[in-house]
Amino acid sequence: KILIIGACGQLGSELTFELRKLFGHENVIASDINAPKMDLADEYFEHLDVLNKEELNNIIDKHNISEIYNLAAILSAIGEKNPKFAWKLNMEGLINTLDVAKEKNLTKIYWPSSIAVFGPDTPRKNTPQDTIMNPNTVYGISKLAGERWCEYYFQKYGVDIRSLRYPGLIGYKSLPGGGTTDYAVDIYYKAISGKNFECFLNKDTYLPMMYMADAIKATIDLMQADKEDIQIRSSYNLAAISFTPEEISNSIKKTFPDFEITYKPDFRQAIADSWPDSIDDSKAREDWGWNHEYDLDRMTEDILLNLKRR
Ligand code: VAH
Repeated sequence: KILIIGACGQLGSELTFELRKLFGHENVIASDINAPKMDLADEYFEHLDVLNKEELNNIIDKHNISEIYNLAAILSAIGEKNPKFAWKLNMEGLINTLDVAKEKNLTKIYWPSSIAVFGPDTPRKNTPQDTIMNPNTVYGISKLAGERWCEYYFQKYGVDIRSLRYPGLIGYKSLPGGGTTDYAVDIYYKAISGKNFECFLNKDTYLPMMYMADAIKATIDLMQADKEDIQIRSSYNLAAISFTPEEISNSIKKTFPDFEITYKPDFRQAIADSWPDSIDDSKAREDWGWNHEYDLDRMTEDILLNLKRR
């Protein structure tokens, strides 16, 4: 059985839904430190603080868990407001997960990394899998250190830990939680409600992004891949599309011609400026057949169509 840690989050809520479709509701236990929303609040939900190793062990024993997806994290923007807690949650949460995987000989572990592991002196275009990595956000530092721990537990203890360096994830089913790429989610909600949008990044801030459907597909593809095909045990570069706030607003204007965007950069501009423009994910494409499906206009169309239905 699978345990999702952080099931109420932006990625966790969608991944829980998709994994339950694939493996059956009763085989995917959702957990979070926050109270669940309606569709998660049932006997297959457990309260869990990932920093509480005893609570984690009890849930693994109670539900006979063999795989864990640990998605609990403080993201980049909130991390800069609360650096010590961001480090504590992101690092100790991962190490607790790696420890129980080793002690209980769990089958597989998933842990998300991010393009935030790259820093201001990383090559910005088509950033390679292996390159200079001097992140200057606590979130990025924790993800880079976390990648080192993942590779250590794989090499030293044989823990089958798998990881992806997600770009900014854009979805309509769940609200994002304190990231620097969140503008690209909020913009659709503003467009659909006929409001104008004030963007906290400059109009030409180019960032690697991905539709949530592609991120879910990549995660499940990676976790289903044969162990021998996984050549990278730190974390795989993963890419789909890159765009600027101006480009995503132009994509929206094809449906809402009167939509207006203004730009008012805040502290998140410096975080965005420290990240690459585009990512080279050829290793993921070579090793386990990664291939994205959504480009910007197709993503916009799908999001607006689904938000209209609500
Ligand atoms: C953040 N959404 O903004 C996350 C992600 C690449 C961005 O790691 O912090």
